[in-house]
Amino acid sequence: MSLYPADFVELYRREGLWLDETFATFFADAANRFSDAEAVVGPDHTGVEHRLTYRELADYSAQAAGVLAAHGVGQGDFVVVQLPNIVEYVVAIGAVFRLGARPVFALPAHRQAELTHFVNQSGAKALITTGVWNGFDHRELARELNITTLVIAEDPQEFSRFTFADWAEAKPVPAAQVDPLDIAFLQVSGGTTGIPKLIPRSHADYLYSVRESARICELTPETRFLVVLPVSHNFTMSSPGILGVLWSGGTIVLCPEPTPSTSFTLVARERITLCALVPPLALAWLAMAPVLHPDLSSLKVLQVGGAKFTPEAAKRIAPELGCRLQQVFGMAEGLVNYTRPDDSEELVIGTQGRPMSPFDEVRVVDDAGNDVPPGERGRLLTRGPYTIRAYWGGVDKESFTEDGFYASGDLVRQLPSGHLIVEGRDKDQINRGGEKISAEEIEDHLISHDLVHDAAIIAVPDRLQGERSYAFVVLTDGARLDATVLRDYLRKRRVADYKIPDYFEFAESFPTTGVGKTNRRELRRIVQEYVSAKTQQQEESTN
Ligand code: OOB
Repeated sequence: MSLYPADFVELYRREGLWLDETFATFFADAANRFSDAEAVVGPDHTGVEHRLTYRELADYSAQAAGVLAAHGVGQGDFVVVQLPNIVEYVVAIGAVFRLGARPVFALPAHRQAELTHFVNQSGAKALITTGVWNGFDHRELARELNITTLVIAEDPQEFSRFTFADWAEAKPVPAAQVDPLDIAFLQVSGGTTGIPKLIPRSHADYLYSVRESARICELTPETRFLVVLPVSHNFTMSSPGILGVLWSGGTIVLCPEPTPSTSFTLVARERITLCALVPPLALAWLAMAPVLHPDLSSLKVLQVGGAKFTPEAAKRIAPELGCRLQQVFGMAEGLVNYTRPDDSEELVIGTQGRPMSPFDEVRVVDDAGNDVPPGERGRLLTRGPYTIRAYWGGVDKESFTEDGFYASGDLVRQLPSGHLIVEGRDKDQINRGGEKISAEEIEDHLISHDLVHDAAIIAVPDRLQGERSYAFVVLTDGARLDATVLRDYLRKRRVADYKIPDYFEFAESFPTTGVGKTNRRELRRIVQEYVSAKTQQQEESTN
């Protein structure tokens, strides 16, 4: 069964977007093209550094596939992969693909709720995980899942060990023959609210997006890409990500933890040319660069995406970090937008890029689903050669229109050049007695204050207004400020009175999602707790 309607399959093939290549042969092909070049550099699970050539990567993957096959994993099986940024990750996914089996890409931050959901929904045959990582023992999750588990750790406990030493003894298996239109893997949705949904991506659609991304981002065999975000996130995987790098003959360097100091050290030591960050990490780089004085001279491009990067922060990247900024607005469901190397500074700073493919269809619509006039704000709908037509299991049908457009929930404006400006998400709007406040807009104002490092605006239920706005603010290191100062500041910037947050809360840092985006669900929960505690107090005092 194809994931796309027949007429679109025909179109995308005829136009040469979809080819017959598959992930089963991807690593072997790369080995043939770039054999002795350095493919992956990074620590293994014990912290020992490895440098694998393309040939070694393919050979280990073929052997690791042999180990998986011996555990009963075969063509078409789903395998949940939950690994941190260690060099074994790249071998492991190469192995799963080689068998024609299909990874389900969990993030290291996922826990029981998510993993159980992934296993049950996909009917996964096996789990590849690690031992203790970041103070958490992943074998504990495996214990409750009751599924064949391979552990990349010296002590797998009751499970099977899956390390370089085990692979070295295995017999390599040949690459499977699979249908390029079939599901290659399940990616997980990245919303900052709710449990992740599973996203079926085919070989043909995904590899098209990888090739096109590598071309747009001008990757070459000289590209050295630092992986700071979780390696299995869609941004790091394919925008252009590790797959784009392997497609181009460049080198992947894995950063085992996302602090600016570790990242800076690796940029200098490995002569990194490209790195991808979410906005909170980009802000952390900006904050730490003047303190740590890193050597970033090799860094040509810093990609920032995953959440809105404010123009205020965006314009600091080039002067303060000495590299070019590329904004990336993408989604695991498909559509990825890039600012282009030859875009004006205004576009690079002020927009989230334009769709990567001329075959991406974008509509900006109002609540009734009608196109808004050009340049006006509306909901993003998209359809194209690498955007899904349905979630796995057919859940959340409301996110798709009858004619196959995906509604991402993002509020955008589109410029005549095709560039999109993300203005928020439909749910990040605060409805204060009928007056709508864009969380994004107020966050941008707050972040522009010298002493504000980051800000998030959340709606709180209110008996009178329906909703009021709650500002969470993280100040720059050592700064002291109170709500009055920020209220005055917003007024000076001529922010309408009703948009000035009703409450302010100062925090050390924000809770984050698996990939490091500000976790609005968690902030809402915290606000909810305050509110119920306060109501309880009030009730007690009136009693
Ligand atoms: C990426 O993918 P996901 O699946 O984790 O999250 C997608 C959602 C988008 O619908 C949008 O709400 C938000 O994340 N988003 C952005 C953004 N990039 C993503 N919002 C504003 N500005 C941006 N630049 O996050 C993702 C996938 C591939 C490449 C890059 C990011």
